[in-house]
Amino acid sequence: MKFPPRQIRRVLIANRGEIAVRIQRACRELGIEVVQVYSEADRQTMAVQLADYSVCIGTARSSESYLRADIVVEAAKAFNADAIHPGYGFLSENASFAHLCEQQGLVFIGPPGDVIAMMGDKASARAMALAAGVPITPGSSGTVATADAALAVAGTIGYPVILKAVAGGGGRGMRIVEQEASLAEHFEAASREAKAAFGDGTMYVEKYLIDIRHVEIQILSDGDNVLHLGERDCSSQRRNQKLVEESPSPGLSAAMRSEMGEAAVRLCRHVGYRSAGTIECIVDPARKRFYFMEMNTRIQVEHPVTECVTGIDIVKEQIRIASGERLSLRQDDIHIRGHAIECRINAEDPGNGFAPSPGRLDELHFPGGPGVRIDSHAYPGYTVPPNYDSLIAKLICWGNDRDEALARMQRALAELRVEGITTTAPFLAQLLASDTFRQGAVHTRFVEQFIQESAR
Ligand code: MV4
Repeated sequence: MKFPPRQIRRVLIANRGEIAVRIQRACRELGIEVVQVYSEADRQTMAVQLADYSVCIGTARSSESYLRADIVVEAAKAFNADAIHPGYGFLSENASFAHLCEQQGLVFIGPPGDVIAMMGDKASARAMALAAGVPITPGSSGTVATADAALAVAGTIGYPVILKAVAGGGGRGMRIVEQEASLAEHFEAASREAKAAFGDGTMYVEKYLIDIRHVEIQILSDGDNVLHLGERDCSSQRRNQKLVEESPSPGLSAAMRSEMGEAAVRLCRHVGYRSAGTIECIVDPARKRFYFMEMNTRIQVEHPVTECVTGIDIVKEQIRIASGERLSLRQDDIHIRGHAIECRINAEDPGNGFAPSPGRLDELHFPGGPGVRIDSHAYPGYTVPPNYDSLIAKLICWGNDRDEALARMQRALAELRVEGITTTAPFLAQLLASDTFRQGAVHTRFVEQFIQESAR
């Protein structure tokens, strides 16, 4: 598919926090000016201070600022921006926002709106995977309209099953059902929750696979040339929130790695994908099987892990693709070198059920040295607002192998100093010191088990 070239001189960043700073860095290196939008709560942020232009678009409440597609587009036009980068979260996977940008003559730095819609509906994404010859978990072919229909599917695939909302993702609108007797109530509850959260309560059913790994494949596509940039293991999650990600995935065989990469490329080619994107998979190490789970049509929080092992600046490539440039890289230019681990440093208190811990950073000292990368918007004296997600920094450590990356991460976590709020850093240091993590034997229930065992 031909994508008309469009010179991008000025980008409006419709996001905040560390990803806004990250996108600004990519723009600067490409000689592109930056317009930074901000809410009233974000007036004193680094992203605003670093930008060429900045404009307040509303109150602290996201629905009155970062989610206001109309105001964001108006700001882009008022500041003569050629393009909008949505980052992740907020409007990044909102197909109608992508369409609105296109209609208003603005380049949306991401995939076409139709592809966002197609892959954002999890049942339709599953159908695309099936059509592209990518393995999917046993389950319903399409959606299930009633609890009875879900019962019929569960009867054929066996329990446990997992009920998922087509409009969900990242674990929202999802229920695990262990036995037939409780399916109907779980179905109604999940559907109601999805309806309330996403405006769509439509559900589908999958066989629930236990003790699996959550492994995702990074994709870059210019609409013609589709590349995979290796995988990231994101199994270390708490309540579907990723805490630690790494690449390569421990224990993934070379055969499985190339099979997953090729499958991800096949699916993206099948749907006409363009930009950066991620194919999320379930890996069943015991059975040496993988299954398509869902696709993220945006840049992800954990993208630096892939940047560290490939040497590719994914955000710059995204912007180049959006300007109509062709990828200069070919698949055999992509080599995974060494090992990278990312820890998300959140303003939360693990000793108090991970309750948010906003407030002023009275002291902040980031680690450094060889193989240490910090992506953050925080600075000494910055006040972490209570209005948004609690991520204050991403600490990424690279090593020649996993042992070196792990040792470096432990050293860097010990060097990190934060006074004034509580963070997850000490908890993460303990998690990474556990035998399970050190052996690379993490599965998706590991973190919950680790927390329970630590609480005893
Ligand atoms: C699954 C699964 C096991 N079997 N689907 C989590 C959010 C979204 N990405 C889909 N997720 C999962 N889907 C089947 N058929 C395991 C996960 C999963 C998970 C589920 C519950 C609690 C934590 C989890 C962490 C990662 C993946």
